[in-house]
Formats: sequence, structure tokens, C-alpha cells
Amino acid sequence: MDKLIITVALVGAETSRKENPNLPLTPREIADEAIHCAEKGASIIHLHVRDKEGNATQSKSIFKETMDLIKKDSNVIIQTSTGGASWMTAEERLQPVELRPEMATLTTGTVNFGEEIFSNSMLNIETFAQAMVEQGVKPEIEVFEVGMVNNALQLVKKGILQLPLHFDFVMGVPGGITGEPRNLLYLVESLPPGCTWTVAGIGRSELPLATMGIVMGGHVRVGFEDNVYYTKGVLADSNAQLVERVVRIAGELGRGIATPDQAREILGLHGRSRAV
Ligand code: KMH
Ligand code: ZN
Repeated sequence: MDKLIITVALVGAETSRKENPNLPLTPREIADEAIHCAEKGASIIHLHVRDKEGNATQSKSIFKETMDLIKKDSNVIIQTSTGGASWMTAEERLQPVELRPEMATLTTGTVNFGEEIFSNSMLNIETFAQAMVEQGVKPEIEVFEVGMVNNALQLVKKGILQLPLHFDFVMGVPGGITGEPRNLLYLVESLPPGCTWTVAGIGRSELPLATMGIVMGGHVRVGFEDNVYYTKGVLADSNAQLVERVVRIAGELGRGIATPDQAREILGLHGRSRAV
């Protein structure tokens, strides 16, 4: 089994300080949290940023400021979000890809997202995928619903993306696939050989699905974007606390933790040299 890649989704677009007062919001706070999580064992930062009012934004300059702060003090892989928030236009969402991060997310379908609709037409998906290929950015396919795996494979059939792809199964969003173990088994079985995957369980499914990811040879995402609690009714002190728990469980189960460079090797990344 490969070493375990831990991704931390520090901020998200929807989580607020009302839900967890420890949520990092400014570029400095987000960067400090990213660096701290990397020291504890995270090798990928799934990055969203916020504006001065604390609202989700896909502003290229705020992404750049945050990425520069992280890169100055950490070798961690930065994966920018192109999901942004459900109310944003496709053009807004795509902005951080121009900064040539090592990775970016690519959601391959439309899904109900709580009260909202997270809309991704096939045309927009292809445009996003092409932009990533042009900029040398490795996509992580975000799967919120089963049909999204096949949509990603259509991009391969059309020659836009190449196998092996890396997937993130985001399970437990209200409106998307639920976080039951059998659903993870189904999704993993749907992948062509050689593909890699991560699981991000939302809310209370974070820990059980993370444990399944460790045991099944997948990888794991945790963080305040997905879950603000440590245990039922007890808020997490920090994203790093959630990372540390995964490291501990993986250690008990005999699975080593990937450094950022080991994660680069597993995912076929070429390093930061292309970044703006
Ligand atoms: N905020 C969600 C609507 C991603 O980062 O690529 C979409 C999202 C996915 O967070
Ligand atoms: Zn996200």
C-alpha cells in the first residue's frame, strides 16, 4: 500500500465562525494553519480563501497572497478550489488556476448542495479541465454523486484528460451521496485500475470514512470545510487537531504517512516549478 496522503480542507466556502470560532479567515491565518497542519502530517492543502468580510471569494490576488505565505514556509502541496461557492460564476471559480498551483479541484457534475445547487455543466467541466491541462495543473476529480465518476471518464474518452486520474469522494453533503460504507465501496469499485482516491466524509461521517480510507489503501481528507467537530458536540480546536488524529489512527493501523514529496510521487506531480 502507498503511504497515506492526508489532505486538509482548512476553510471551505460555507463554514463560518458561528459554527467554529477557530476557523482561519485571513491569508495570514489560513497560511499559519496550513503550515501547522503540514508539520502535523498533511501533505495537501485544499485551499479556499475569504475576502476582508470573511466571505468566500475566488479572487486571484487573495489566492496568490495566501499561496505565497504558505510556500515561503512549507513544502506542502497546494490544491486550489475551482468549486468556490454555489453562487459564483464559472469564470470567477476558475481564476486560481491561472496561478498554476500544483493541483486544483474539478467537480464533474451538478448536485443539490443543501438549499443550493452546485452547478457544473459538461461544457464548463470541459473548459475547466482544458484550462488545467494548459496550465500544467493536476485535477483532483471531486465526486459528490455517483454519475460524476463516469462524467470524469468521459473526459478521458474525449482525450481531454488522461488516466490515471485522482479522485476525491465527498460523501455526506445534503443532496449528494450519503456517507455510508457501502457507498464508498461502490465508488472505489467504479474506478479504472491505477486511479488513486481520497475520501472526505462530511460531518459525523468524517472519522469512519477516514478510517475506511486508511484501511482500503485510499487517502484521507479532513478539515473545517467538511466537519467542525472533534467528537459529538465538541468543537475541534484547529484543523491540525483533526490531522493529528488521522496520523494516530493510521499509525495504529500500520499505515505510514506520506510527506509532500512522497505524495507528489504517488500522484505524478512535477513539483512547484511551474507555479506563478
Ligand atoms: N463549496 C462547494 C459548493 C471544491 O472546492 O472544489 C464546492 C466545493 C468543491 O467546495
Ligand atoms: Zn472545497
